Formats: sequence, structure tokens, C-alpha cells
Amino acid sequence: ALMVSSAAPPPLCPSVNLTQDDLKKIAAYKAVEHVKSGMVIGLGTGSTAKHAVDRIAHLLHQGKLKDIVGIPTSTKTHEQAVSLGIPLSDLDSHPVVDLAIDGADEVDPDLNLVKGRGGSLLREKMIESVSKKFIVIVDESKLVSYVGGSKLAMPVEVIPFCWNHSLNRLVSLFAYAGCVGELRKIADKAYVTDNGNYIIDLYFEKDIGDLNEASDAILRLPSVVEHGMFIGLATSLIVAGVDGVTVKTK
Ligand code: ABF
Repeated sequence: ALMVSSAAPPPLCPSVNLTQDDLKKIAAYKAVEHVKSGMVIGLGTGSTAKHAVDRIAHLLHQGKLKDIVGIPTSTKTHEQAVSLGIPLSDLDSHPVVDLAIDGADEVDPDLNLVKGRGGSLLREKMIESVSKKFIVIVDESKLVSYVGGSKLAMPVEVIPFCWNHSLNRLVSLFAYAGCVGELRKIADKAYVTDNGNYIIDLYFEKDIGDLNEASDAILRLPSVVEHGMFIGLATSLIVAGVDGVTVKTK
């Protein structure tokens, strides 16, 4: 069962016009309150997680946090963290992560997620699946009633070899849900992930049903490296909306 607490909402003032980016920052800063000295921290990717990384660096430089080790979930976050002087490591040296903080594209009522519209799903899942705690930070636009509910992309990372064949196999797995798919492109060229792979974006007309079954079916395809459904990995959710902050903990 989920515990919902909104006991101490921060003093948001509804008369002030908060932008979506303000909401992302509020959620991110709230999550960073859980970062303690000495922790190994999974550093997320995206415009929401970026605020958390900025905040961690700020607290480090103020001396309010000490001996933090960051494990970045993308080359982009790696660059940001290096530029901010956050000490970094990786899963080879730190196979257990104390706390990961990251954004998401969709969050359902059980804290299942869709991630990877920013393209970093594989390293995010590698790191967040070995995190003792994983706090998801979002503005309220990311909440959905079921995974796929936003009708936006569910990304699957595949090896480049015969990607069109992979696309067809993925789409045919979900024919029952009215699935269509496309290769993710940037400026007419295949988008290449940090790991040298491609992304197939899947779109579903209907609910795909059991998430674990869907996940297993995708992962059984030989060309699939990982997909963007994060099932049962998040331990808490911080949502910032115009009316305040809500925290849900599993
Ligand atoms: C990462 O950034 C991704 O998994 C997700 O696709 C994205 C969310 O970005 P934003 O916070 O910019 O919406 O967490």
C-alpha cells in the first residue's frame, strides 16, 4: 500500500505564477533533503534531475554535505557533475547505491514509471535497480492513471543491427494494444544512445495490461537491450504541483 503524505507542504504561494521548471526545481530540492553525508548517490538525467544535481553540488560547496560519491546515469549528467565538482564513481567500484534521484516521463498510481524519452534509460535502470532508495521527482504533468496513459512514447533500446526487424517484432508483440513504433531520429539521423544503440519508440492506443508480462515479452527479443518501463523500482515519489508538494512512499 502506498502512503501518501502532504503533511508539511512547502510555502507555495498560488498567487505567484510558478513555471513548470519551478515545479521541477521544487520537487528536486525536496528530494535532495534525503541526501546525507557519506552516501553514494545515483544522479539522474533530464531537466528535473538536473536541478537535484545542481542542489547537491551547492550543498557540497557550502560544506553541508561531505564525502558524497555520485554515480551519473548519462554522459550528459556526468558532464554536468564534473563541471560542478561532484566526486564521481561507477557501479564497478560502488555496486550498491544508497539513494538515486531521477525524473520520469510517466508515473502511475503504483509508482511504475515510463522513462527514457531523454534516451538514458539503460544506465538509469542499471543504477536505479541497485539503489536502496529511488526517489522519483516530477511536476504534476507526469502523472498518469496507467503506464502508457500519456499516449507518448515508451522507448526500447535495441542494437542497431537490423533495427527495422526489431521494430516490427516489437510492434507485433503489442498488436492487441494498437501499437505503432518508430525509430527515434535527430535531424533525420538515427539517435544513438550513450551505449551506441538505437531507440525504438512505441505508442499504444490501448492499455497494454500486465506490465511484467509486457516487460518479459520485450526482453525476450534478442536485439533488445532494455526498455523504459521501470516496474516496482521507485521507492518514493515527489510531485510538485501548483497547489503544493505531495510525497508518496511505498
Ligand atoms: C530522465 O529524464 C528520463 O528517464 C526521462 O526520460 C527524462 C525526464 O526528463 P524531464 O525531467 O526533463 O522531463 O529521467
